[in-house]
Amino acid sequence: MSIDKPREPTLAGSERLMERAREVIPGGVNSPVRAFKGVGGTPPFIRSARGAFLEDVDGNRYLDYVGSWGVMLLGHAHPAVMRALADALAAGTSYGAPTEGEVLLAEALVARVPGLEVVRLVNSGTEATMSALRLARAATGRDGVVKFRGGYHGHADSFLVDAGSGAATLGTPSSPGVTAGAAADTLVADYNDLAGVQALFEAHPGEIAAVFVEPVAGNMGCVPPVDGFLDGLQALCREDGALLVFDEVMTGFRVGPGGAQARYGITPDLTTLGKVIGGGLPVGAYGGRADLMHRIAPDGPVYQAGTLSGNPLAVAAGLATLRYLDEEPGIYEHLEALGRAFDAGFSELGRRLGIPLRWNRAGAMGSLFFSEAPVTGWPSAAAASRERFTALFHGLLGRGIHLPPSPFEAWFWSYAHTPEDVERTLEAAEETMKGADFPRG
Ligand code: KE4
Repeated sequence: MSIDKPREPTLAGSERLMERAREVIPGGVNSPVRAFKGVGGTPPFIRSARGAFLEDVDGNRYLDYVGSWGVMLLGHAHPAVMRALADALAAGTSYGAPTEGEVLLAEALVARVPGLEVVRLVNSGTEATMSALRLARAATGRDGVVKFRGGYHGHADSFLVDAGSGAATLGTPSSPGVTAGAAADTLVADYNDLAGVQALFEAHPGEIAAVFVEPVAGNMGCVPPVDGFLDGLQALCREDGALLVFDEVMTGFRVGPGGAQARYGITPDLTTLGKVIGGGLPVGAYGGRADLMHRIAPDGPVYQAGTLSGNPLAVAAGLATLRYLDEEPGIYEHLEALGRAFDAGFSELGRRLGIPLRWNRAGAMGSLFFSEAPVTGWPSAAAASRERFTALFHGLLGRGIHLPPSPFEAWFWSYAHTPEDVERTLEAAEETMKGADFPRG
């Protein structure tokens, strides 16, 4: 399907599959964000992907800015990753015993991420953050945790309070089923509002185990930290004896080769990782100061385990990804150049069309908000026009460009995306916003 033919793709095959899926899977999907609830319509069921492109079961091709929600930094089915997977597959799939690959991946993470002295591999970002929270509570003897409105750290109970991502998209930022006790230990402030965090510490002196922060927020849409925010958080934590946890599940290796902590020069006490480090297979990780991590079983009493943690296939894909990021020259320069093209393109577009646009970006992730005001946290993200975002989403989908189906998600581009892809995306956005049916006012 040509990118410049504005029409909704034929989705007959996806519609049939979605009908069947809804019979046996909640909402027909295995993760709510995939259901298009925030934008309406039937999600294309994907048959294959390569480079910057997806192909659905009806043969429609899409230029992809979901990238498996930030995983596919090298692009889909990258040859280096596929070769590593094929080699690992030939040796089996899972042993339930230690392997050399796990040592190599742990060493690779420790070598690259400033705050990592010791790291544990798990199977998802959710497992990583829930384990890091348990460790922080054990190490400090405190129960409280601070998170940010619109921040998302996976679906463990303590984090499903004022959560972002799919929870915000579906209008259930605080999920039923989370006990009052669990929710009571979770304190919420606004992202980029240091005074709000200070007020929580003053109201709960000595009670807060940790502050969990996305060093670049990606689950209310992309919202970078304002100057002084991250080091202010670190100072507040140190003053009160709480731990600072950078949730880099999304930002890790995406906003720079050492993650956000290297980019902004702030070393947290604990870090969580996921997505990119699994190369498309299920991997999460949490790690940090050795004195903290050696409290984790079997070194120490804080229990955490996992049948498939450090799975040989996932480790092979992750290791191949990190090695390629190291060895291939110019990847981050390429990703940054694409980002700058979006920066320039969207600010010019907003000026030319007289439509209030705010494009936020850090490294190879960004979001477009239909907002007059700068978007610096949940209140301003939530106030942006969802109607216009929905019109943009469908306008681009009809032109073969697949954005994340929510204004509260980040757009992700990869090493496989080209300057021409960005140009096409900007042109398609302009055509959509000029369209007679684009919401006015
Ligand atoms: P997972 O459990 O989905 O692997 O990771 C949870 C998580 C933790 N921390 C951050 C900063 C995250 O962004 C995520 C997951 N991100 C969403 C996308 N916004 C995953 C997509 C989905 O839920 O299907």
